[in-house]
Amino acid sequence: MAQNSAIWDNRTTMRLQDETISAVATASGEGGIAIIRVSGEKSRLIAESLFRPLRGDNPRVYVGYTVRYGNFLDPNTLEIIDDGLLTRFRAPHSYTGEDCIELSCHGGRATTTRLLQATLQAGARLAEPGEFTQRAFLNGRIDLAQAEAVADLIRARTESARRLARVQLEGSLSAVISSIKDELVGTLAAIEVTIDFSDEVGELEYPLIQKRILNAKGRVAQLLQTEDRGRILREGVRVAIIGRPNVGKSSLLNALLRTERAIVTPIAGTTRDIVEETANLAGIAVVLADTAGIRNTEDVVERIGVERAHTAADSADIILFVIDLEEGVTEADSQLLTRLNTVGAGRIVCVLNKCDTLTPEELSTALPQVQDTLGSQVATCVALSAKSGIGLDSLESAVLNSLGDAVGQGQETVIVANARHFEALRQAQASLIEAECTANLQLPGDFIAIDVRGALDALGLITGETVTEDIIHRIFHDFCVGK
Ligand SMILES: Nc1nc2c(ncn2[C@@H]2O[C@H](COP(=O)(O)OP(=O)(O)OP(=O)(O)O)[C@@H](O)[C@H]2O)c(=O)[nH]1
Ligand SMILES: [Mg+2]
Repeated sequence: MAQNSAIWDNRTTMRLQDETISAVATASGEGGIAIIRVSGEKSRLIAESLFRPLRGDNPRVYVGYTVRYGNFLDPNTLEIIDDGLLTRFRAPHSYTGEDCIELSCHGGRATTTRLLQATLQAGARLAEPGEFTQRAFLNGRIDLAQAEAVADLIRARTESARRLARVQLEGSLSAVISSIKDELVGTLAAIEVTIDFSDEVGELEYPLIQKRILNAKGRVAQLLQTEDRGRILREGVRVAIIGRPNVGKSSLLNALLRTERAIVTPIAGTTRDIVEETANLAGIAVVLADTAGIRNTEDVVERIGVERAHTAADSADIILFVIDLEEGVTEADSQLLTRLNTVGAGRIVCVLNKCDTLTPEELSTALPQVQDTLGSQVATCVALSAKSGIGLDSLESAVLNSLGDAVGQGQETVIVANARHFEALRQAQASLIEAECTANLQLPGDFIAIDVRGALDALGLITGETVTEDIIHRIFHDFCVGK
């Protein structure tokens, strides 16, 4: 089995891998079934000492992927703790790459605790958070980007986050990184051969080296360009609800959440702080921020709220600019829209709220007028009633539309969504820019090689070959126990 040996050799404080580890792999609490997972050399012995199959055969002889029904016993007293299934996996064909067993018992705290204890009595030690996946990584079953995808998959709350994690787990990012690395290794080889055997192979072919570096740099840049999309798919779209006091921003937040989250009153200036909540919109997490109504005010608290509203608008992916249709577009609305356009052009969706206060005839004359007044400052206008819910679905579609590609199904391109990966890509980019300059100046091959190696090391941080022990520790420590 290919081991990630660079790390393997470096580990000094990491707990020894020859210990057998055990943990409850299912979520804690009451449930139909719980699974206790054991990995390591002693798995087979542990199975033998605490499992009595109904068939009477010996767990010691089970081949991989065998499942047997039987009783789980206390290895000391032989008391039956529970009945259930024992699944056996044999190295290297298991999640961790080691000998493993899984005990499926009845869910619930008392049973799982007691059965976990039984595995410890039989020779296992308690697993640390993420230790199973860490072993899978150290044993070369998966690389670091895939291991991180396991944690992302477990944490995924929306369909888009799940899909993103799944693609990464299948190794798409790793494959792209590997192919960029291959390009750079090839470049390095071409440089080194001219250093070592210049008599035989002649001088360095600078144009060829430049082309290869440029190609790698372009591919790194492509990955870096996916930053916004990656963040949106992973963390959600930031949507700020902005407008004058009383136009119905908090009502809109509540309507989109289908719950009375924010306080709504007829008093202008009700909302003073940001009220933030996440909604699920067609499988995308949408982080909605209701804000204080924007106006000039002497009230110290409200003024801070207004400042926060501006900040929320500045950092939002989409601004829902709310107007009260009953009042029409006021001078204050126009001023606010102009201000929003300076920071958020192209990100504004105009919400014409309170359409229930107008008759259908009034609405058909009002809407063109409003759109005329707003002019080209907004690309999309949606008339709705936060109170009755009319038009909410149109707003949801408008939000999805304005996100465009970011939410597209079946994206072919690889999207990077992890801050650690971006940091590594930026480092790689910086090294490649240096390499490009050095190659353009036609400096000796040694100089170019240093920067190409720098880029290779940076890319290795993503897949894990060049990562240090403390980073590995930090990554896996964020996992849950049992994964
Ligand atoms: N008829 C009608 N009234 C609405 C609608 N949306 C909000 N309102 C009313 O408008 C008033 C203000 O609503 P809010 O949601 O508190 O408005 P806001 O923009 O959050 O106000 P501030 O927090 O003060 O900035 C309340 O009396 C709501 O019931 C709507 O769609 N139709
Ligand atoms: Mg409000």
